[in-house]
Amino acid sequence: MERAVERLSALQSKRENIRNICVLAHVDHGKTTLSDGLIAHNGFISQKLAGKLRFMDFLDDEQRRGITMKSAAISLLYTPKVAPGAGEPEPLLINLIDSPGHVDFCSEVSTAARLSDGGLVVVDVVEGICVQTHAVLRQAWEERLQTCLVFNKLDRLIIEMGYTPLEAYERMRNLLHEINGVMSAFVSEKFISQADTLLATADAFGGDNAAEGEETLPEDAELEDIVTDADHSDDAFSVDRGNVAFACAADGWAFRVDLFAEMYASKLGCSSKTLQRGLWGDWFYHPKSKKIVGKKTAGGKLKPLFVQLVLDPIWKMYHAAEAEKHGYPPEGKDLATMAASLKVDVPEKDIKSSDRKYALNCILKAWLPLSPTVLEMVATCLPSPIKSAPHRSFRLMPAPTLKAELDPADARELTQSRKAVATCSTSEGASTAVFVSKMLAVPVSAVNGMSGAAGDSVFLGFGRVYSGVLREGDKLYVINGAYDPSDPGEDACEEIVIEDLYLMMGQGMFRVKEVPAGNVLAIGGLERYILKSATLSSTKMCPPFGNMMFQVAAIVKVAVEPENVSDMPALVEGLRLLNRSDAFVEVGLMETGEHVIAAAGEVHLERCIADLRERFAKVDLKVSPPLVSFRESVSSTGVAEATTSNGLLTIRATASPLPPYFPRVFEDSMESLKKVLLSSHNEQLDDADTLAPEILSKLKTSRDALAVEGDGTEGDVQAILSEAWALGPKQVGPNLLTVGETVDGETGMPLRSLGKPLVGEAFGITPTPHQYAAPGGASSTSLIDMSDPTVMSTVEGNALTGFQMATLRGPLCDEPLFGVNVRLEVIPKPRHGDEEGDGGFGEEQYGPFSGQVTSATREAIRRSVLKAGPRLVEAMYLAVINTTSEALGGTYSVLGRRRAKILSESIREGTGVFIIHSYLPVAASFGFADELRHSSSGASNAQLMLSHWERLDIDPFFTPKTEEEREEFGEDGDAGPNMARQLVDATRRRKGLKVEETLVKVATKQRTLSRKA
Ligand SMILES: Nc1nc2c(ncn2[C@@H]2O[C@H](COP(=O)(O)OP(=O)(O)OP(=O)(O)O)[C@@H](O)[C@H]2O)c(=O)[nH]1
Ligand SMILES: [Mg+2]
Repeated sequence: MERAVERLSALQSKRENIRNICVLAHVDHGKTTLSDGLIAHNGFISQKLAGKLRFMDFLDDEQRRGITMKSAAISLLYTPKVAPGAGEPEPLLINLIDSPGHVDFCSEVSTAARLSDGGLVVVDVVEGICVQTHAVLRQAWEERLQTCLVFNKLDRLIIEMGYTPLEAYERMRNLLHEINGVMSAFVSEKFISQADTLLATADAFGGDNAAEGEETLPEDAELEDIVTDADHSDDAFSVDRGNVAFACAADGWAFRVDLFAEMYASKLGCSSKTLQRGLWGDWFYHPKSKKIVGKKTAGGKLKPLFVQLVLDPIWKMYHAAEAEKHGYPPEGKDLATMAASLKVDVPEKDIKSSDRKYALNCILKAWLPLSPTVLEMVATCLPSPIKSAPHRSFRLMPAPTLKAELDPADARELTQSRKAVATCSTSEGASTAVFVSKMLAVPVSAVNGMSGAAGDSVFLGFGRVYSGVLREGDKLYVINGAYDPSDPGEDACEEIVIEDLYLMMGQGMFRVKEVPAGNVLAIGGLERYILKSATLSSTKMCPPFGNMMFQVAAIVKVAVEPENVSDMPALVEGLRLLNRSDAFVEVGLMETGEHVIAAAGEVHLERCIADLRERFAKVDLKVSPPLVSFRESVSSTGVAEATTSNGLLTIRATASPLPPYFPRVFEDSMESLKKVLLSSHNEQLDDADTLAPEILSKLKTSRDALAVEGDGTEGDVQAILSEAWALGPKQVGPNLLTVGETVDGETGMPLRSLGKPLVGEAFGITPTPHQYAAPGGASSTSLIDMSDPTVMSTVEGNALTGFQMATLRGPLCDEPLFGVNVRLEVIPKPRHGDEEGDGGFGEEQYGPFSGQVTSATREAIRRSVLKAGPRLVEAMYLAVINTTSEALGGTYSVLGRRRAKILSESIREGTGVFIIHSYLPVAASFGFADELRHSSSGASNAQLMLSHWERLDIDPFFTPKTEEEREEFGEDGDAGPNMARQLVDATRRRKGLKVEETLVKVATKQRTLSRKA
């Protein structure tokens, strides 16, 4: 291995001969098996074991469960074929990253895609395009990766499904059509924003350097290429262009049609180029005229060329092997005769082997070898780092948003460092930029040359050099995601010395002295400086790399504590390490003092707990049942008041539901929304100009989609936003504070507005001005002077804080509010006759006035929510279930028990496999996959992915009032389970909150009224 590493390392500087690729697919479609085949080509594992070993699944858990959980990288060498006499072939360095397909680990896909330039998208031809296939295609698209397609498991079509070659061809043609449809949807959706990228290119290097930037950067032409591509809406994957391969990774064979074109061209008397085009689609060989003809001339009797020349021979081989295995004579030629006529180089003893499956594999491997086919596709269809850098740099390193003007020298340096990334420069003066996409916890024993106790782990940064050359001993700055080069701050970028660099070979890490731009690597000694991901740069004038897109939310939480209290410090340390080792896990401390782990799903959670127990904390743990997050909302309008402790000010809050599309769009566009709202404070953020209309149009589209009835309840986006003062919680949440009023305590007349329509302004909407009868007339009648600007700003500022706090914790079970519109009125206490205020705010007695306003506001909002028909909002999974007709009944009963809503049921063409789409509440999802498997004896399986938040339309406080209701629901409303109440109860109990009287079912149990969880 060491010799290979030396050779690979030497190739790292030839940037045009490098390919950084990741393997992407839905779970179990064969990524790791395919990687095995590619690795075997380099002799790191034996050909015999390839496809069975799953080399890249080196974790015990991965081997045991048979799924990949962490992405891992390996460097491979590929020497392409060259035409005779064309000189020595130049070897290629292929850095391959195998990624997991299970939805719980899709953050690993994000980190893998970030470090690659190209992707191999693997599709199981029987399963077809699944949810995660969509997700990885989107991920690849978002990261601007070029992709190739591998149709895998062709053997399943032959043996398991019993398809004829023609049926198989039709199946694959439909799949290709479907997947190209998915890709073209991305293209049209992103077409506009791509035009933005083009415009951004022009001013990205802004100011004085604009001309220089345009001159030397090759990307303008290339970006134009993308756009023209989009114009022509060319299929992303096309068999005759060569970016589609057909494979059986498990048996170690694969082909592209060019191989068959060369094989048959001279026989059919045409050039291989022409034949290649005819080898996919409705083209037929007409034996009489000896021509390749279209459908009309062929007249329906002939088989398409692909079927006749490509699939038929393969099918015949499999059938012959099958027959020989069972001792029947094959229908046509036997396997040995076919091998002889193909002139494949297979030892006689293998062809004669009594294991006919083995003989078949040997022949196919020799005839259609997997790795040269796939690696050649990678070499020719996927870009080198140099080629892809200009396409990707605007996604990777977006133009920084600067708070202040840079001085010209700094501005130049900033431009240069971005330019170095955009050209993947390794020249002398180029600054070094490295992106670390995650931290890997590697066993010390796997790191070459490192010693340590068995079982110890060391953290290495998994990253890629994007510009310059990274050497051991280099001094670099660690730049975090929020860094602003114009305002570096004291400790925003720390200088560190790079200790050791490694080339990754699966689990093994091999030390190298330097790594030039365009290569993937692991970096030691970053543990103290980087939590999960970061940019490293040799200059402070370097913007951070853009955030990675994660397609999931940390929704499943558990609390952990050590079995033995004295192990607490070990647990805390273990949690810290866990947090670092996983790009996605969230680790936190609840107010109750419990340590909480939040993960993407059940399997991910199990993996984290196992890691914590066995590697990081190494202590026995107690793990709570899953804690599910909820949101709280309202179903009608409620008004309530609360008065400050000094009695001088009453706050009246009105809570009402926002139209449902508001919270959805706000949650979806959180990042852009943040930018839009920030821009009102910061003029420099010109992004907002494009983002605000984008969000507005999303809101309007969603409204129109809902407004089937056109009954006016859908609300007016413009009107709602124009009055909006703030969003909450945390300034950008899904709840809205509308501009309110100060009201005369005596007459109830509105005096002046409370707050400013800041959100509306950020969206560029002009509010309709309000008319107030007596501007500033409050001072004469109330005990506090509301016309005093300082008083007014204290009240407004703290009302805002109160709103933020109230929306963070709802009254039902302390969960954040969702989709609530709040309006506040402030009513100062009127002065009666010659009653004298003491001129103060009672601060000695009741604490600062500001605090009093905050808590009164918060209380008023809480009460108003309780009066507005509070409802629980729960997270829903989209569950896609594959099942068979026998297991259909069992599957539906499991779904029914778990409150799932069925969306659709369809049958996969020709397979007898049913696909059910449904929404499943996260709260009811634990153990779902297991139960499903049991109830159907393993015939059903499900993929869950977080979909949206949905209001549970059951009143948690429902008690039957009328006679009929009592009959239906029982005396206390407990005849049928009030789901909402049970969930609220459980959550409150878990949080150690009082379980309220109204929620207690049986009176005799009231002694336990305020029991703690
Ligand atoms: N019949 C058949 N089975 C295959 C083929 N390729 C892979 N498999 C099987 O499919 C299963 C999953 O293969 P993996 O390579 O682990 O799939 P993966 O895509 O890496 O799975 P995750 O990483 O967990 O998403 C294994 O049992 C393989 O043996 C193939 O070409 N034909
Ligand atoms: Mg795998």
